[in-house]
Amino acid sequence: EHQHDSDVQEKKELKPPSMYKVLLNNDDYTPMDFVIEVLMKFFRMDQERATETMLQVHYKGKAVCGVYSAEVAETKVVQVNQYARENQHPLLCTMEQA
Ligand code: TYC
Repeated sequence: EHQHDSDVQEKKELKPPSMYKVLLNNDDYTPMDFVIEVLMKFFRMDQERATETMLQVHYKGKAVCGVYSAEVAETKVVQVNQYARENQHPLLCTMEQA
């Protein structure tokens, strides 16, 4: 059945936002305790989950810290990378479509 313009607009408005995985990447220099602190501060993890996630990055190269809308994911990436640089660590946070 033919869609009215108003139906198309409705679909557009109701379409869920694209989601993005936010990842931490391993490096040889960032202290493990700093990574745990970042996971607790920016991704609201408790100490146990933050430690598990940090170790997953350390042993496997990267790990997903959370899945968010584009706007929230981009904000996490900027804030984590700024915080790492302020503390003179090379820790890298990235995002990719979920
Ligand atoms: N590989 C780092 C070390 O041995 C620890 C580390 C974990 C660094 C996770 C970055 O995203 C990271 N100190």
